[in-house]
Amino acid sequence: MISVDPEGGARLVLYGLSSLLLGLAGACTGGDQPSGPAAAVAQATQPAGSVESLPSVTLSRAFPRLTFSRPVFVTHAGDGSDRLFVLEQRGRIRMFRGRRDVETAEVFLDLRSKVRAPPRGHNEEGLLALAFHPGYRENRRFYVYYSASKPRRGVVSQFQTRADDPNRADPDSERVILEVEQPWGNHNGSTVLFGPDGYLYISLGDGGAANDPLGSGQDLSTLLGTILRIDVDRQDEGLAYAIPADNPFVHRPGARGEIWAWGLRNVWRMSFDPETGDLWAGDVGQNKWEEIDLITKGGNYGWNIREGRHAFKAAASAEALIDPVVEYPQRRGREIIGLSVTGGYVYRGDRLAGLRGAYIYGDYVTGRIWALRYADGEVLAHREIYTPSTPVYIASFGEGPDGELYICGFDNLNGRPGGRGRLYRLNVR
Ligand SMILES: [Ca+2]
Repeated sequence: MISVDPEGGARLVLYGLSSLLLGLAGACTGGDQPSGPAAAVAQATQPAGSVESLPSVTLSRAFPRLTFSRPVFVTHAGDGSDRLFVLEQRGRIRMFRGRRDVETAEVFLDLRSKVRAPPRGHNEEGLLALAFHPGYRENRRFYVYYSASKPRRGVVSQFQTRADDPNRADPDSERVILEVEQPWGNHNGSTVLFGPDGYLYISLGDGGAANDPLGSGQDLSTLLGTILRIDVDRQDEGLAYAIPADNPFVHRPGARGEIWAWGLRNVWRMSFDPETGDLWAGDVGQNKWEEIDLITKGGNYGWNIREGRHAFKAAASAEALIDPVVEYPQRRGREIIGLSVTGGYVYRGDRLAGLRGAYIYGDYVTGRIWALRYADGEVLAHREIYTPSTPVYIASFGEGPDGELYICGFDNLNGRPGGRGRLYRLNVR
């Protein structure tokens, strides 16, 4: 997400202007576009593949009677139940049975007293991520990421559901797994999720401000600007978790062993394809380019030397930098294509005929949705499958227990995100 203030439409305009100004500044200090904008635009909008291979979609309310306060994620417990869990940025997890006519969503956990969030906190702070343990049915454990104050930091914690009530978490069950100091309010990531290997993956932004002033992206001694991989079922001495022995940097002097991938600016949403095990991530751009990455062990995704495929900072690097699978420009002439990518999912459900196996992602600000097909290192098809006239702000995608996709959308109040939001589903026309 980016700083689109819910209280004032002017902020969006201001942000756009400041973004533009930063873009100009970036050009003056060495940012350029070696591949040429025209080539990249073609990549984003005129890819190989027919309309038939990636059909267009519409959005509709998934649960017409439910509204949420800034819903930033939806997921399920993987326990065989049909329940869905929605994160409200302010600090609550609400839960309901995933039926279209459901009328209420109960409070599963309320962390509002601990969570730093808007309006007092930054627009990008709050309760941002949730993942249920693969053994949840037996151990009732789940993991969250939230922003906290004094000091300003991100917290990854374990909680447990009550033994006597599967619809209530125990607020006193918190076990802090990891805390990371956050120098600025923006760029917190965060997604937490379990991989097919049973380890917990955590995306962390570069610390915030603009241009990565601390150089966190290219610094293996900080956890900022990375994706981490940790073992929450064991503990190394002095840690609340263990570092897997096959993590890529456990033997590199000065590097943090938790790091799985780096050179990332602000991965807002990532997901594993359950069929291939591929880890897909949406890394939010700064001035010009939004990108989708395939995350590999030890991979360096270029920030802040590159934004997308393009030089950002005039600096030489001995590192092999991995280009995004696809990117899109923030602007094409005067048209805004998107300002903040929201990573999505490889669709493995049954409802959306023609989209099975496609990676689906969107843009928070413009509400556009794209899909792509990818195999053996090649993008086989890629196109915009949804172009709204009045967008909802796509805060996140999420999956139900049946593999069906949902969107957490903030309401559009005259061109700015409102304080309330709803869940949407996609429909093939
Ligand atoms: Ca990158």
